[in-house]
Amino acid sequence: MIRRASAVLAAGLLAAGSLAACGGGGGGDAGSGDDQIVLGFSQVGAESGWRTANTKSIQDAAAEAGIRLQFSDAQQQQENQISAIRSFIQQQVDIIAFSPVVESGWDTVLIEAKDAEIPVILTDRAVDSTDTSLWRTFIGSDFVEEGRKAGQWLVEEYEGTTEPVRIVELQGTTGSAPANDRRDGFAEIISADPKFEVIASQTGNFTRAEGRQVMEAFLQAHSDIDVLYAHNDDMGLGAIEAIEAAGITPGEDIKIITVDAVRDGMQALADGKINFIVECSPLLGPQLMDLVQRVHAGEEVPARVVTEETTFTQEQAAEVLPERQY
Ligand code: GZL
Repeated sequence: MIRRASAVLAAGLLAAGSLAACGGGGGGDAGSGDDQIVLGFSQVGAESGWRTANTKSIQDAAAEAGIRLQFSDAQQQQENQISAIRSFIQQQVDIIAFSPVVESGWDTVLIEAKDAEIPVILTDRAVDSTDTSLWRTFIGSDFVEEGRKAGQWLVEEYEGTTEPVRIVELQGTTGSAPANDRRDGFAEIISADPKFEVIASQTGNFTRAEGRQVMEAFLQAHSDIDVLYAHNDDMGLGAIEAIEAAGITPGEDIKIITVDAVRDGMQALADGKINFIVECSPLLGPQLMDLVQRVHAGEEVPARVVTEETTFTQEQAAEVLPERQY
């Protein structure tokens, strides 16, 4: 049973983002007072198939672990995440976890959580704070390595050629760790050969609609695009709509590399419209709840937990599609 003060705060949060309580009662002052852990979670938003799968993984794992989840959707706005974290502090939840929409601007609110003696766990994306005491652990992918894997496939695909390879890049949300790191990892690998040139790079904010809009602009500005590197499947799928509308064949006239490996992306890969996908697993829920329980119990946890993931070719996508969870 949430006390009246928390219910009022929760109503305030609805205006800032969207807040939902999942699971039973329990926790510190935010719950019925039994020993159930109360976890405040601030999610980036619902911008992509990856995010939807990530949210489901977190909500299902919290229910499975008997953890009371106070869930807030920030609609990709940092100020909504900061408001949600402040509300969790006022509700005196046991633990706060969040996926930071961008890397910078978190020190003040994380210091407030530390002063309130509420442990913080980073999930999915990192922050650029230099004070690593502000969070207990960070569980998520190595986005630089994901960018390297994308670049490595391209190097191998064009092995032995000398003609220029003109690349356009659909970047993720400006200032986010996945956008910065996937850009850097990819650039690190292709910079070894001057035939590779990124002729245009612009954010599509990880959404299908913006991916289509930016690709339309790329196509109007450049008649000689060889490759699209999209930082997630959703932007790649939006770009495919623009490419096909221009009478160009995706996967053949323009080779496409994306990141995530959600179902729609894997289907396009199996259909030959995408050439290679670097997996980024959204299924962080079970590991997150294990970390929550260990932190709550006062156990030491690793500062960094890197999620395991792989890559997929067109042939591999056709094989694994039936068993994909998301
Ligand atoms: C990556 C995650 C990214 C996905 C996108 O861990 O933060 O955000 O790659 C999602 O699909 O929008």
